[in-house]
Amino acid sequence: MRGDPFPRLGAWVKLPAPESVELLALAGFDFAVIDAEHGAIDTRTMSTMIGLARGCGLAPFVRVAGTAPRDVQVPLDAGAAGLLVPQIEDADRARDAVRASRFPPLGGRGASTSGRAGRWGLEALGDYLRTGNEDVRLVVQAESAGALKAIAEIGEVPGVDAVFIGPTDLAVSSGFGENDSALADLIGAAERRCAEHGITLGTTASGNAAELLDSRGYSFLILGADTTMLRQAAHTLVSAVHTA
Ligand code: 3PY
Repeated sequence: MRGDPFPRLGAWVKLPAPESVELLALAGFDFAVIDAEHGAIDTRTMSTMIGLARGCGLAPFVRVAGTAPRDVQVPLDAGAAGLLVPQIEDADRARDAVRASRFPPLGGRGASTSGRAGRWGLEALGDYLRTGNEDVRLVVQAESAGALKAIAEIGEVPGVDAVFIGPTDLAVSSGFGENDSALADLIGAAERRCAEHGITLGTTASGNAAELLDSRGYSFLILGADTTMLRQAAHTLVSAVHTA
């Protein structure tokens, strides 16, 4: 529910293997983000992953490729707990994301109770609409200098629940190196604006998760991807033998 705390620790699911979500649940993650922007996950696999995640107590989020009805409606009908919408430049783009993903009066999402989101037709229409507008989380991604400067206006659009700062796209689009102090200043200013405006904030984190959560105001973090976790763990095993 929107009043509930945001799930805190998540991971990207990039492999088109439903078992990835099961493994992430066993590892103790709170949510998974099935990545339909990058990666090779088709809608059939996405739907299976959403059902499996729910069964394992892992909140299934989907990062959509855009705000076209098919991008947004398929994961929502399949029972996604939330969406991440990439490349949101300003409040107008955030309003587009709301229009695509919320039911009237907030937006223009089409209604169908016959999917998992409507408990396969069991849910009363009113409950289905309330869940879609109040419980499903809409997270918009701020990934450019312009988006970070407009982060308060973006985060305050009615229907948006949280903003996610995408550090890689931000570094690429702004032309700053990933370790450039100008990039850190831009992100620091955005963090302060979110704190002042009470905007729920998330990002990706590697070794600095505790600092981001405890002193920089982040509510949720994506700690890595199934692909990179597998590669790193495999590399550690192989190098341990090579260096023995
Ligand atoms: C970014 O860092 O730009 C992201 O979108 C996370 O993959």
